[in-house]
Parts: sequence; structure tokens; C-alpha cells
Amino acid sequence: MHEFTVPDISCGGCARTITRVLTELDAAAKVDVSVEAKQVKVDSQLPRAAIVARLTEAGFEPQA
Ligand SMILES: [Cu+2]
Repeated sequence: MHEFTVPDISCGGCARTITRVLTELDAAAKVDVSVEAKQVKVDSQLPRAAIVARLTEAGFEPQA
């Protein structure tokens, strides 16, 4: 399980975008986005760096 804090999450649309791009990257991924907490939980075998790169590319850079 990978957890990220993503300050740029502001609404359900952001959550849907994040869920979409990550499930495109790994169809088996389970993605849980909390808009209020600005947190993303990803249950996936992908390396953390690959998820960070994809989130950043989509405009949702995780906090270091
Ligand atoms: Cu949004």
C-alpha cells in the first residue's frame, strides 16, 4: 500500500482523474482518494516512483 499527500486535490473531479490515470497504469490497482484529507492510497505492485511520476504528470504532485 502506497500513501501520498497531494495538496492539489480540491474536488471529486480531481479524485476521478487520479483514479483513472492510476488504474490505466495498473488495471489491478485499488485507488482510494480522500478529497478532504488530500490523500491518495494506492494498493498496487507498482513501484512508488512510477506512481509519483504519473501523479505529477497529471498535475497532482505528491508532497515530498
Ligand atoms: Cu478537482
